[in-house]
Amino acid sequence: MRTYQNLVGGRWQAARSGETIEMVCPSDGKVYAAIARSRAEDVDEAVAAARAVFEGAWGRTPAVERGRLLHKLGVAVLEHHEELAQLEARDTGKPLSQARGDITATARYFEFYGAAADKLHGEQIPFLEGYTVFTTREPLGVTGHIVPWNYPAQIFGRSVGASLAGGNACVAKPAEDACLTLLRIAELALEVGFPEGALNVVTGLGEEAGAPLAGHPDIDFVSFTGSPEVGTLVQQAAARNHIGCTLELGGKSPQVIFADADFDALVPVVVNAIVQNGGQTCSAGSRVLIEESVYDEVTGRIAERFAQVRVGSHEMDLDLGALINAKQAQRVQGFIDRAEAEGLPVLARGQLAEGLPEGGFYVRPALFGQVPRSNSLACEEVFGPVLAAFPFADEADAVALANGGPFGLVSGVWTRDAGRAMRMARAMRTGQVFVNGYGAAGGIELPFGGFKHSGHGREKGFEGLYEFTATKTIVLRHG
Ligand code: TXE
Repeated sequence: MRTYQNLVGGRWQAARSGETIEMVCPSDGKVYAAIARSRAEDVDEAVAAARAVFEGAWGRTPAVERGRLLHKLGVAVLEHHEELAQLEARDTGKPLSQARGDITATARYFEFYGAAADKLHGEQIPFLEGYTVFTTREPLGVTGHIVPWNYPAQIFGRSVGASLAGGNACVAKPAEDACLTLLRIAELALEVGFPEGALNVVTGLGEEAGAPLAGHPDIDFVSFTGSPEVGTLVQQAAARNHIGCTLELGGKSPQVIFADADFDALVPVVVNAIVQNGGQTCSAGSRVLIEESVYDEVTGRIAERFAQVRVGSHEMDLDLGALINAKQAQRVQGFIDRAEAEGLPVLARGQLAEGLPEGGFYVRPALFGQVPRSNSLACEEVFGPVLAAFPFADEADAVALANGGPFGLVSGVWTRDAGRAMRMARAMRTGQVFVNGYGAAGGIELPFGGFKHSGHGREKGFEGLYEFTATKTIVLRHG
């Protein structure tokens, strides 16, 4: 069994305390590796290493060269595609083909931000007679990245890719459940020529390593994806240091289906949007809102498909895998048990495949119908393969229902009426709206982030890059 160390200042090192944390594979519950159990002193070293290189070699690296390095990192990720996908699948329990897709997307982040690094233009602003004014986009300095376990490689890629393109040096703290792809990608970054310390990874528990990073007095920004509770702590810590943060905190995303929609097209998409990654996706389509007149027909068709969904180990590579750990599996099962106890109609259950390894954290997917609007399945994030169906009366009712609840990350609208599609898209209080489709991954190029309790700030695309820069205004008085 291998013990992985932190990557700090270009060197592998154990936690100062020498302590480790065991890594458990969700597919069989067995320990397969150990990682460093880091604490504040380890985070201090990583931040110091990042600061030193930011003020040294990395800070002087021209944008075009930063872009080249990111491009090389994208190529290296593709060259190690299968190795990384295997690590990601074993770490998270997700089916291998989904892990392969995640690694391809991770490489795309490095390609996209590599190509964008030298396109961080400022502007020239007309001002008083005798002045020339222009702006530049400056790096922030050292950025902290607290990464969750659901899409470790992708979330790491989108956040450190943007930060490095902007000229910052990074310290990342992966989730204690899934670290190995991040460590390997950071190693690849070193191999392709990033200066030592430009990209540091410190593993450990949230309270012991995440909190010291979020509250570190010498970081300039923190990017967080995770639970709303921890998001609050991260924002409080950032506020104490008067630095910015982006928070991506999940959702309860609705898909709104009108009677005129293309049912053949939407059924597989609606099922996939909650089953993919075991429903452990911030943008999972966990609510389906259906116009009353077609409610029975559409739920019937979704149920038929849903019942065919199969749960397997990552190696079996079926529709979904085990959930990340025993705690999450119990939490998700708890939602299902409560809904059943409350008498909500169970429209379909997915199937556990034959021959599942013993000890894995498997949950049978569930589709519930006629869910009351006050039910926990209407407003709480389950983060598992549980889909709740609701009937609605008309467009106004659909908007009220879709926008109800605390979250506002992503929504879907299904209709053939272009006017209604546009009205609905404008009415949705979500950071992304998909019309006649639903892309859970959302696209590398597409700004992504929340309204309301789904958080603030944007990741992905150019907006995600701008988050990691500060505008400087230069005023030249020349008479
Ligand atoms: O998240 P945590 P958990 C939601 C989802 C899930 C729930 C709980 O609903 O059921 O959160 O998951 C680090 N200071 N999402 O408990 O704890 C932690 O080590 C600083 C949605 O796993 O928020 C990990 O690296 N950092 C989500 C990261 O925060 C701390 C993805 C996320 O863990 C910390 C994951 C602290 N005090 C969960 N405590 C999404 N938006 O996609 C923990 N961490």
